[in-house]
Amino acid sequence: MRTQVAIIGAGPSGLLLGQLLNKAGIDTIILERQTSDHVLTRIRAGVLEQVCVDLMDEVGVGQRMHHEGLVHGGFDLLFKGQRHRIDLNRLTGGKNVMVYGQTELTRDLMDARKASGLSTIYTAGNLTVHDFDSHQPRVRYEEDGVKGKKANEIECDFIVGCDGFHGVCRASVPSGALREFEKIYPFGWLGMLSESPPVHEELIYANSPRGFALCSQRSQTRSRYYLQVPLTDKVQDWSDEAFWQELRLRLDPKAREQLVTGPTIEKSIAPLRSFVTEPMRFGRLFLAGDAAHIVPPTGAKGLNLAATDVKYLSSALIECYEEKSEAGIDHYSERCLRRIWRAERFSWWLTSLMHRFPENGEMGQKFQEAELDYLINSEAGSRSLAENYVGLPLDFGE
Ligand code: RFL
Ligand code: PHB
Repeated sequence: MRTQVAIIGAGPSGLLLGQLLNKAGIDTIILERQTSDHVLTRIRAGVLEQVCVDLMDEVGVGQRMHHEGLVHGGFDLLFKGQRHRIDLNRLTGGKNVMVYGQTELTRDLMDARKASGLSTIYTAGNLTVHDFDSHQPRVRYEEDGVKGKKANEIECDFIVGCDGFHGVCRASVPSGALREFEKIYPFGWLGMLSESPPVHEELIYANSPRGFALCSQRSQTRSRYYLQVPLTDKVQDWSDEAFWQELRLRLDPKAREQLVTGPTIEKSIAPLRSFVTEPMRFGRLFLAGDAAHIVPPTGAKGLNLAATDVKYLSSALIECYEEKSEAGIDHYSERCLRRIWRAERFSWWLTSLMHRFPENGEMGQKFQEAELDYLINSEAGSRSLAENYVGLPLDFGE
């Protein structure tokens, strides 16, 4: 088999890249380790920046998102028992964010790929990438056939690792060629998706002496809540009742009163990490999305960065095919990393501001409250937060 660009991973970054390249007439094959149903069971991101919304429109899959997604012009910060609204729309000159689940975005991209008859190979086992330091890279994988496992090979011009943090692509680059930066936080997020109306029409980010809490949503009837928990906690330790009880204790009196509980659809714990790989390219292998970087979810940046990485990469690959110029692919990593480090810094800062760090004690909590007090009372402070939250335009710094 042969293709122009072999994309490893059918998460949001792989699928969006496939659509962007297809629009320019570039042939792709996407290889995914899991089934499509499995990919769609992962409950993750919920907040899309305008650039991400625009990219969904650009590849023609924005209809359902515009119909079902919720446009939010602000969010609440809760500390010292009181809520304060950050008016994103006013502070950024008219920008908003879109609340639309990663699952739905992924489904829209999968459906579009299927409708265009493009090739996606699910349950691709034991995938390996080869010869990406030459002009003839290859991907090998195993397929479940009638006679058992069948070994397959794909020849291509480029391989793109959209295979997430635990993927095979980054790990295949010769040791020493990439530099990795990593910070692991001493807590995780326990997330719960619930069949219940959201407690508030916008998101609430809560700094409480008991730890961070986030009230998010997927629709008018489906809410998504998160609690900061110690890394040693297991999902089984948290009954639904214990979750609701702890959430109530971290909210303000009004939200506590308005909180409606409902059946749980999903509950899981995610560790928090900041991670960056430099550069995001080795020869004809490129890394994009979570394969290259991770942010703690507090700033809602992970999926948005994945989307902008693949937009930059698609432009560079299109330039390479159409104009026979490698300038774009040579600049890819640098162009992405500037944006990535900005989002990494913001996500780390917001995480540090909103969570309990046991080693910082009560004084740490007081410092956080003083900074939050400054942020909500200073136009400059509020604007800085809002600008970072809504995200950078695609052509920033150019
Ligand atoms: P993904 O989604 O991890 O997809 C990678 C795909 O690659 C496949 N794969 C392989 N395929 C073939 N062979 C192999 N050897 C393979 N190894 C892996 C995997 O099965 C998978 O299908 O990466 P991608 O596409 O880069 O997308 C990144 C986003 O998923 C991630 O950044 C976001 O979910 C982060 N995130 C958020 N981002 C936002 O922008 N806004 C948010 O509000 C937001 N909230 C969140 C989040 C992430 C969270 N968790 C669970 C970490 C909330 C949470 C709780
Ligand atoms: C979510 O809805 O899953 C979500 C929202 C905002 C965040 C992180 C996650 O910062």
